Amino acid sequence: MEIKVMKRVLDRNQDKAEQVRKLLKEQRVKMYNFISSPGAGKTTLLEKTCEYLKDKANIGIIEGDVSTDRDAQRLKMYGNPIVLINTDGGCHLDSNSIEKALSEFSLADLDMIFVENVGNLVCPSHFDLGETSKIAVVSTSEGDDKPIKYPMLFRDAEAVVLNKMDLMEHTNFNYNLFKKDLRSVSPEVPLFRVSCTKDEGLGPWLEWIEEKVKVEL
Ligand SMILES: Nc1nc2c(ncn2[C@@H]2O[C@H](COP(=O)(O)OP(=O)(O)O)[C@@H](O)[C@H]2O)c(=O)[nH]1
Ligand SMILES: [Mg+2]
Repeated sequence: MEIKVMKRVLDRNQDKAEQVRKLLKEQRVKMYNFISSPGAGKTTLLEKTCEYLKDKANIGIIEGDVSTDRDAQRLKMYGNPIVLINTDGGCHLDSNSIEKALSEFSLADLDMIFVENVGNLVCPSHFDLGETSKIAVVSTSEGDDKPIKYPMLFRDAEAVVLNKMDLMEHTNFNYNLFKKDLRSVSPEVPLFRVSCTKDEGLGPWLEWIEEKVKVEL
């Protein structure tokens, strides 16, 4: 019985996600869904990315947060339109809340939307939001085993950002093992090694996402 209930929830989410995807395609807006553990650096990466794209593209932000507006406040200063979704304890965003958030934007004025999902590697991977792609963010301080332990996210992601490279020498993070495991679940996915706070290694990531802004849906 419980399995059936869960399946109905996922089915309903999937139907709505397809409607969101259709709407975004009609409006020619791409949507990138950033997923990571809490604290891996999603907001910091988005800060750097919004700053870089400021005069290059029109970006909207959907900020998913359990209960505060802290990340939304951090991102507000870059001047992008931003909609906050508080999940009130929920561990992921769903397509229904994304559809409502989209109605707050003037989609015709946007090129791309960044969604910061709730910090969690499991549930956000299971709920399609109607996004163009998922971006997996992982950091050296949380261990090198994430791709093999949470393969679904790393299999689905269109890019993987490995953040906090500045901390790697202080941890037991084994980059070769991380990469081997990542390649076993996703042989081709682009991998960007960065340090957001030190502003190091961000060039290839920023160029990659800038190219994605130009891609026709
Ligand atoms: N040392 C280091 N700290 C970072 C880096 N990127 C982010 N942080 C810090 O990690 C913490 C969590 O970052 P945040 O962007 O809020 O993570 P989120 O929960 O995934 O949005 C903050 O204190 C950041 O300043 C980095 O590249 N190196
Ligand atoms: Mg955040």
